This record gives sequence, structure tokens and C-alpha cells, in this order.
Amino acid sequence: MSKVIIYGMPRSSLSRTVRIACIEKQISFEFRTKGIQSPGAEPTPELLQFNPFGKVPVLVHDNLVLYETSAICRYIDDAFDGPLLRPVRKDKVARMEQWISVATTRLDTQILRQFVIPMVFADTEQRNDLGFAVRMKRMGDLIAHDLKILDPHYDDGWLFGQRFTIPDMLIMPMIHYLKAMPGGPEILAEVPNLDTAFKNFQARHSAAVTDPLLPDRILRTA
Ligand SMILES: N[C@@H](CCC(=O)N[C@@H](CS)C(=O)NCC(=O)O)C(=O)O
Repeated sequence: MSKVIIYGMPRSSLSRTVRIACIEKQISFEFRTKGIQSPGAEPTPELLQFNPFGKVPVLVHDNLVLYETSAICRYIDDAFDGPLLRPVRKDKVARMEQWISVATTRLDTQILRQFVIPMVFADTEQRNDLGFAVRMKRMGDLIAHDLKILDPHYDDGWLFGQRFTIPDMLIMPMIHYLKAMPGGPEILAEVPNLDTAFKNFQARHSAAVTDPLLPDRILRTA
């Protein structure tokens, strides 16, 4: 069997998720960022040959080329020996799919695409614009609402108790970005179980070696 290759961007939350999945599964892999566009730029021909939608992450393993984070994580879990990244019972696996869907559709959109990215890339004029501030406040409220729904499900450690599973690997990197945003720590303060889970996440080896090393200066002034 050939080595697993993950194509991604260093600060992409979803690329981080699949790297975490590989590390938690205890498989060796190579993370390749060369030849991939910078965030927001046109997809490179190199990436388009693997993913016609021009997005990362992408997994290449033997003859398999796979995109979409959830599919990649499920493959990593099923194709290799190592700690399970999912629960065992069928009803719990179905529940896990529910949380994966919530994370990849709703949380990814609201936290990263409609809150973090606009905040980070806003110029001074936008930051002083009342409409922008109102939009960001509305997004913050919506995120706080969603995280309050999630919070009781983290009362026993992770979503599935002591087992760190794929939806946790999706959600925790998003929380990392959220917490670094103005207003983020206040949102987290209202969801104590999630906040504790995030602290436990940061203590994991897989989190430490994939830490995006956020540029504190940009985020503080965002
Ligand atoms: N539904 C896809 C979303 C992939 C995605 O949007 N990835 C972002 C990075 S987190 C990306 O490739 N952005 C680069 C760009 O838009 O140029 C998945 O789950 O993998």
C-alpha cells in the first residue's frame, strides 16, 4: 500500500480535520501544500486535476483520489487499523452522521465563512461600517444559538463520551478560529461544556502538531 497524501492549505480548518484524523488513526501521511492556491485565489491546475471543484482537502491513496472532508475521514477510519474514529453501535453511527452534517453545512458556513473570514479580511473602512458591525453581531448571535444546542451533548467529554470522533475533529478546529475572534471568548463562556472540550482538544498531540499558529496581531485588530 502506498502512503496517504493529503493536499491542503496550512490554515484551512477542514484540511486540519483530516490531518487530525490521520494522526488519531496513527497512520503515516504526507501533508502537501505546494501547488495549491492561496486562500481566495483561483484554483491551480494541480489541484483541479484532483478535485474539479478546486477545494481542499484532497486525499490520494493508491488509485483513490477523494475529496470532501467527511468522506476522507470516513475512509481513513475504515481503511486502516488503529483507534476507531467513530462510535460502534449503528444508532450512534447514524447520530455521528447527523453531527457531521451539522458541522460541515451549518457550523462551517456560519462560523468560518460568514464570521471568521469576513472579520479577518475586513479592511478598516468595513470595520468602521455600521452595516458590517450589525451583520457580524447577527452572525455572532446565530453562532451562540447553535453552540448552545451543541453544548449539552458535550457534557461527558466529547460528543460520544470518551471517544474523540470525526465530528469533534470538525468542530474543534472551528472553535479554535471562533475563540480567536473579537466576541469569540464571550460566546464560548456561555457554553462551558464546549469550552472544556476545546481545552481538552488543545492538549491533544493531534491538535498541537496541526496548530495553525494564528496570527495574533491580525485577529486582535479584526
Ligand atoms: N465541502 C468541502 C469544502 C471544502 C472547502 O471549501 N475548503 C476550503 C478550505 S477549508 C477551500 O478549499 N478553500 C479554498 C478556496 O476556496 O480557494 C469539504 O467538506 O471538504
